[in-house]
Amino acid sequence: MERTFAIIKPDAVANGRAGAILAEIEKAGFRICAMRMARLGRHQAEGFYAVHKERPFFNGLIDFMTEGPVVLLALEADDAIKKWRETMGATNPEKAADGTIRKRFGTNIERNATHGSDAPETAAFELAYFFTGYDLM
Ligand code: FUP
Repeated sequence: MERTFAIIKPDAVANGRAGAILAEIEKAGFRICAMRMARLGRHQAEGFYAVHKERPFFNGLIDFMTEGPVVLLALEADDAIKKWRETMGATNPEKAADGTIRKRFGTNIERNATHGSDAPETAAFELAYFFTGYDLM
């Protein structure tokens, strides 16, 4: 079993799609190990996305991620990191495969409904950024 870190982003929470996305997560066979709503502060979002700080889209991304509440999740499954990336679909919802979460619930490359860790190292960093061992069920 492997764990990955996921976020239901502010667009999806504001549009009332958090419940539908959680249902997809369970239907896809993930076990939810931890879940918390939060309103990210600017400093917190900048730390989370520090790998992107030189990218042209960084400020817009931070504006978006701090505009409203999010749902933070730890998800467990066999091959969870890859499985969650496949369940989400491509970063750009227009290019995401039919039936994927970003295709169904995303708006554009920035407002793309969910986040998922892309490798074991980032999953470890991101899980620890928002959850302590005590939070993981
Ligand atoms: P992903 O791993 O699929 O979330 O995609 P990236 O790590 O490449 O990008 C992280 C986030 O930055 C995306 F979810 C959305 C945002 N982004 C933009 O806003 N514009 C871009 O051109 C690329 C990414």
